Amino acid sequence: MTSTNEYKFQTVITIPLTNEERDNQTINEEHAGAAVAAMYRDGIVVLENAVNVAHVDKLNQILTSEAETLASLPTTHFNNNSKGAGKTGNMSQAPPVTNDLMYEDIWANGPASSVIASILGPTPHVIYVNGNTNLGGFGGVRQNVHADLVCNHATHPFAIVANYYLIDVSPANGSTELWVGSHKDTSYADHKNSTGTFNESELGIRDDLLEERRKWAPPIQPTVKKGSVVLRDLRLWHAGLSNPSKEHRIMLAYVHTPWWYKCPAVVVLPEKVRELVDSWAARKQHPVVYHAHYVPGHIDHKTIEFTPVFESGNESFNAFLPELPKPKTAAEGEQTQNMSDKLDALKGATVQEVAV
Ligand SMILES: O=C(O)CCC(=O)C(=O)O
Ligand SMILES: [Fe+2]
Repeated sequence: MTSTNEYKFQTVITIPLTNEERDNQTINEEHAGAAVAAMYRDGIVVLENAVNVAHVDKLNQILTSEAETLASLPTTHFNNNSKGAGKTGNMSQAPPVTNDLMYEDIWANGPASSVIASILGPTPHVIYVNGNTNLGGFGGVRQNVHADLVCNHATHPFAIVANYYLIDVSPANGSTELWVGSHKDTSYADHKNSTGTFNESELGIRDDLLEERRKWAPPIQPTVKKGSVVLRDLRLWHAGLSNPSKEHRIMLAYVHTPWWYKCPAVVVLPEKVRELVDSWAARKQHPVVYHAHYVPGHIDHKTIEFTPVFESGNESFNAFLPELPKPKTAAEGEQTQNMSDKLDALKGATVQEVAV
């Protein structure tokens, strides 16, 4: 290792929970304290042994068996935010939305909710549920380094995603590239698209900033056991890398925001799961609220739309957002307008009634 690799925080903190914590869906003070500290310092933390692996295996079996069909559907969204929009083999794949498969230790994991509420405030709101499948045997290209944000944002914690890998992951099967600590000292001005463009191939962090940071804090790819929940500050720079293995690597994603954030996004769910979802909001310990939009009948999770809208609808909060550089040219100004139109369209899509 060269001296540039000696940056002491270039690792992901993994906190192994006890079987008792997993079974009771609680987290003790020491573990919560370490997790909160790691989130502030590194922008990422792994709570290992937080989920019953039988639940993870069941979802992996279902989603893996559907992956190829999903990959061929015209409605499927591929996350090709890559150089020249090259094919990454990374597609959005949502989990099933039925009572028997919406496991509480994944949809409203106790230890994760407790840590998230310690940072974002009580009763976080889940505003996005989806998944990233890094197709095995695909040989795709890597994603651009990015943060999952396409609009101006705050410079303190305001959104945390809980990720669940459905198999053990490592560089050998395309674990996510992470730029540990990059959530600090970043703003939307660091994004290439902050003054306009909204081509997927151009989404990402400015190259000069990446090269500067790489010198002293190069990215890493973690090794994470299934049954873990990975908490990531939404501002953290990261990228999906190619999956060199034959097996599909699926990662579910649940985005949480503070109770006051007023994100316009909703999670479309069938009416039949309302009682279950309400029970997570009503529980005494670490309640979680879903921004649910209930529709009658059955929802085929293979047709759930990709709607990454993470901006706040709280005008008083938004008044504090940092000022962004102004578009330099009329063309850039026009692109900014197009981008905001696209965002509006995405917002509309979040309440569209899908596949009933
Ligand atoms: O699947 C992954 O490892 C990361 C994908 C990702 O970051 C994205 O599509 O935004
Ligand atoms: Fe991402």
